[in-house]
Amino acid sequence: MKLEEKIKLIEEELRKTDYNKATEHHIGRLKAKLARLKEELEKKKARKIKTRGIKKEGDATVCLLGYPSVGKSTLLNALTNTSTRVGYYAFTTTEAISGIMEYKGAKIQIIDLPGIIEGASYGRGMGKEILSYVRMADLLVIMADIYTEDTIEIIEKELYNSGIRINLEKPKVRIEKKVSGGLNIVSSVKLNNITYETIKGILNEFGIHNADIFIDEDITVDRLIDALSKNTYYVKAIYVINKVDLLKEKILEKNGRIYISAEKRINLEYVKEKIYNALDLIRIYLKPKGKKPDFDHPLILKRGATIRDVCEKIHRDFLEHFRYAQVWGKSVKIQGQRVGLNHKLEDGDIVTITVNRKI
Ligand SMILES: Nc1nc2c(ncn2[C@@H]2O[C@H](COP(=O)(O)OP(=O)(O)OP(=O)(O)O)[C@@H](O)[C@H]2O)c(=O)[nH]1
Ligand SMILES: [Mg+2]
Repeated sequence: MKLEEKIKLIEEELRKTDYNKATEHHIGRLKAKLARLKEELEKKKARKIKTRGIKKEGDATVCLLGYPSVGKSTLLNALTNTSTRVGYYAFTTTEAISGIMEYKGAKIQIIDLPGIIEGASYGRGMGKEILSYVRMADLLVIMADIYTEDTIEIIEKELYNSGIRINLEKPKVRIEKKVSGGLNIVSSVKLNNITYETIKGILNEFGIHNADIFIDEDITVDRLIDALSKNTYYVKAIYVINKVDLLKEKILEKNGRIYISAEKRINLEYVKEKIYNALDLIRIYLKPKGKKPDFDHPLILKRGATIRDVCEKIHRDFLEHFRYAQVWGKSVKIQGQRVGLNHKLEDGDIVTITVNRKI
């Protein structure tokens, strides 16, 4: 049987089975099996679908995702230095295009994608290709216009189907594989949604028979499978509704959605700020030894970044010849403190890196 057929069969069985205490274990195993098969299929197809042409660049990457004709390309043109084709007809954009939006010293890459439609996760339209770009993103801008707000739900469903989880924290699960001893489950919270037996069944489906499993949240079957599945991708998203110029009333934000007009340039500064904030970036100022910090050219990094990330961003050589770093700012108790590669930085920190030889 082909992979696709196996997947269909399991999906059908899942639809037919009601969820209750008696079927929990069975459903858990089925879902795990399904996740495994999808992973396999994805891997096979990934060889064919390449994210053509566009590489990650800048300090962070944002993807514009929405149905055809909602105004994605118009927004790309309005936010960046790029100029791409805008059309009144659907599917004007046939391949991904990227531009750079500069904001508060950060260079943010914006990728404009072809319109996504229902069934994308099964390959409809350019679904597979679009969804593979999504996996490059640090943030999604999920977009509709004032006439098509209901498409947002469809897009969310397609994202979910292809293993993309938006605005969710990663499951608090840690697995340490062993060579023998069976499965040992340690949970720091009471598990109300799953039994130990089901957890073991799911792990077995993923080929894990000997391991310590540490669970720090009241986990569900779905989240456990997500934690085990290589396919799962966690990304933040914000919601933007375009063509607000066609409404009589003025709206900036409603129900967590930002209203703009890409064409008439309404609320664009607001959406820029929202994108920047959602990316959760920090600025780090480099200070050459014995000189003043360079406040004009901050390094832009993700929150949680370490000295190692700073080195990598400047030049690989810094990592190779690293001796120590000195930090001034919020992340240290003593100003000018010496720290190592794993030291976590805070927004606004000043850093001097000392290397073993001149580079
Ligand atoms: N009234 C109004 N029309 C807009 C606005 N933004 C875009 N449009 C129009 O909407 C149509 C589609 O715009 P595009 O930017 O090509 O839309 P798209 O989402 O990139 O479409 P695809 O590439 O087909 O997925 C064009 O006719 C634009 O002129 C806006 O803010 N207000
Ligand atoms: Mg377009």
